[in-house]
Amino acid sequence: MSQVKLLCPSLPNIPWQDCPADCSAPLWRYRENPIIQRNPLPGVARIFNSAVAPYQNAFIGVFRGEQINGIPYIYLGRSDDGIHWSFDPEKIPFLDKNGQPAPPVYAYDPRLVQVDDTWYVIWCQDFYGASIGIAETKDFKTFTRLENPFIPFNRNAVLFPRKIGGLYTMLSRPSDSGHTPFGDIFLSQSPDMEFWGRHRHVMGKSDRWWESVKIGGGAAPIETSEGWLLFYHGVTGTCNGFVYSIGGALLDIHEPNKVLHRCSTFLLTPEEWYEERGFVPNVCFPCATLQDAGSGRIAVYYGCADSYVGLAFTDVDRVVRYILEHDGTSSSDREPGTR
Ligand code: BMA
Repeated sequence: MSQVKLLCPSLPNIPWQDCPADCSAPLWRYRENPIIQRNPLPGVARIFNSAVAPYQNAFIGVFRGEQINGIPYIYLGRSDDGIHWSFDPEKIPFLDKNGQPAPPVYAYDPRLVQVDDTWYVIWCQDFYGASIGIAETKDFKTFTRLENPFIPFNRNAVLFPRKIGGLYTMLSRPSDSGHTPFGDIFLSQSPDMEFWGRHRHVMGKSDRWWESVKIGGGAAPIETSEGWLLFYHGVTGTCNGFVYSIGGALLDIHEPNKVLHRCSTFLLTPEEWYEERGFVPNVCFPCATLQDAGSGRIAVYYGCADSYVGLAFTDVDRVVRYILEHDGTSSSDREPGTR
């Protein structure tokens, strides 16, 4: 029984491998990584940066599939165990509110978050420049697009899994039109998933080298007795390009624009061949977690080198303790984020 409580449903069938005896890291990798290989379905060269959720005693997910014409799109996948996935060969057929086809030009880095009885797919897409798209579904058959929440440029948006203070709450990372050399995490709220406001700064890149260029929201925040547990990505610049690592923070439960604790070190950084070598080398990019309230277990799904999907594990006591022991929260992190 964990000491830190996961305030979410039980998920006894969560994918899991015990921590290797000689491992003292906060996250450990699934030994058979990567769980999705290259050329996973006809016309798709690579799947990575993808998100999963429990569904009907099994698992479902939205997957970034890089087509063989180079354009990313979102595909639906299903799995009995959260590890072995099969994919619909057709792209997700997004509709507008009138039931007419409304496919984005491109769509990448999808997240999948259930709020009440609805699942939301959130992704990055063209809106006269890169910005965020959202669709809702109740049955994973009909996906209805909602109003785009933000003007360009913005990437890396993810919803909280419940309303906070009666409002839908979303993290995002405003950016520029290219491979943005800056970026902080902001929070926005909406009464209806249409009008977004009350924007707050949550946290910025830091003077720690592993996250000194930019950061971005990763998996949907996990509600715990110690605050919202956020796995995010932090980016450093090298003479060979960006390196993406996984970071961790705890946000205030009632005012998640305030950071309670923020880990000064990365939780996981590219080390394995499938993280260091690929279409874009040295990328660990978290987009989703599964968690089991009963055991405290957490499974993190992350994109590897823009080429594969990897799985890593932790438990809530271990990762929260690690964040607290390596706390690097600054006074600006604790600010409410208004100016
Ligand atoms: C970011 C996003 C991610 C990608 C990363 C590394 O800007 O485009 O989808 O994984 O770059 O290429």
